[in-house]
Amino acid sequence: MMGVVNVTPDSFSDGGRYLSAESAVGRVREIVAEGADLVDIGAESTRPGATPIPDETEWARLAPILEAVGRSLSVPISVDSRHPTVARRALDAGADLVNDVGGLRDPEMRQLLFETAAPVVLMHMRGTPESMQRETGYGDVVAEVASSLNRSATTAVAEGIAREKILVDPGLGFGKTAEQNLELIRRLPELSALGFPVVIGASRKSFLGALTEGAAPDDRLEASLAAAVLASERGAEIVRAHDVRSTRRALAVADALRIEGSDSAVGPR
Ligand code: HH2
Repeated sequence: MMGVVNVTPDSFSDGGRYLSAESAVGRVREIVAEGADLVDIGAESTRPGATPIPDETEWARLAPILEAVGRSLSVPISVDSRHPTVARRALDAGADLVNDVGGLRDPEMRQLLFETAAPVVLMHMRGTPESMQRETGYGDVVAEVASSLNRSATTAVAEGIAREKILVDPGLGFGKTAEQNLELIRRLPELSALGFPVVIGASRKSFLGALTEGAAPDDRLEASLAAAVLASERGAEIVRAHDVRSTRRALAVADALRIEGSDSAVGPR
């Protein structure tokens, strides 16, 4: 269970809630107490259409939080950044892994991960957050996302990044239509077949609102839990979620109901 804290003014669901370092640190500690196995801290919104921000701004938002919790948290910290200079500073300040929504496209990011041997979440995204929703033309979305993730992982391994350090994520909502997001969850075993642990981030995303009478982001809990449980049943090893306590409880029941030895049985997340 990867719990999310966004220290941005404009994230689609929790933007502006944790702007002061004090409130962000409080939220980090709260989601650890609620059962997050991993805390993902992001300082740049990557919602569709978001304008990029300078690295310095991103780092200025992250620095005080990592200073406060970077070396003292009982669970690993992941830094949600596609910028190698920010990721480097975060790792230096105590982050344990990089959640790269840029999918290791940047050679400098690959160099950083090679040098530091930090684990990485390699997430699929076409284009950039500004342009991605204009790039939703796929033939078979699952096959194309799987082959793109595989290609990126192969490049990373060829450059010396250990295979065991790579996790993959289809990037729900990153240049995909609502139907494409659903298809990626339905056929998640095809992504697991790549041989990397799969991370899935459906939490509060707009394709869930579309299925629930247009519910607003903070009213998408039931929808997020349904997606988390089904994704986990289909092989996701890490579920990224904003509502940590509720997701943890839903996954505990799903785990207890899992049939041992079935194809979809997976290890702990
Ligand atoms: N989704 C978001 C951000 N980072 N990382 C991974 N690995 N997978 C995801 O699905 C993913 C992600 C978008 O959600 P959020 O952080 O809540 O919003 P915003 O980008 O507006 O800050």
